[in-house]
Amino acid sequence: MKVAVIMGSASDLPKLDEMIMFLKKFDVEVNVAALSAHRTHDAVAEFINDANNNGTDVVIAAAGKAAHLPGVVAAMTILPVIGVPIKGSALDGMDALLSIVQMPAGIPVATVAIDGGMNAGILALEIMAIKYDALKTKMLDYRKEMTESCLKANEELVAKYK
Ligand code: RP5
Repeated sequence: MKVAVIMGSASDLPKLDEMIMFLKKFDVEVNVAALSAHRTHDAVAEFINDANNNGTDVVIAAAGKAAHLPGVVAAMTILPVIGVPIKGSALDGMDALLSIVQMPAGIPVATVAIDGGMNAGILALEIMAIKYDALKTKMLDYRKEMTESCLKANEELVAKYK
């Protein structure tokens, strides 16, 4: 199980670190890079070319401002690409969201919420769970734990006002 995580700048990492560690907890091999579609386009092409040939299952691409990176990456691969708009500009991430989500037909980027790195990681795991049975079991357990923890929080809340 292998995921490539590419971000437009090292300044995006604080928004993605938790997700990267989360993927590792599920025994996913994660190849991480901070490369810009604008400033280092040749290196982006090299990184995605490697992903195309090294058994990578899913690509997560994150960027802020005029966030062309996820779309450019999607143009260079038929691996599923999940885009994460990063908030960090005068436009609060709306610029990145629209840049990533409004792809032309034929080159999709599965776009999560602004700063939605964790959901990108979970979606990547769910995509890989189609192929890897052990991961499927872990994902079902993870979902069950989430439900139980929400129900417990609800019980505590209800009890407080009884
Ligand atoms: C985008 O521009 C990056 O993804 C980052 O979110 C933003 C700012 O980059 P830096 O100027 O901090 O390198 O391309």
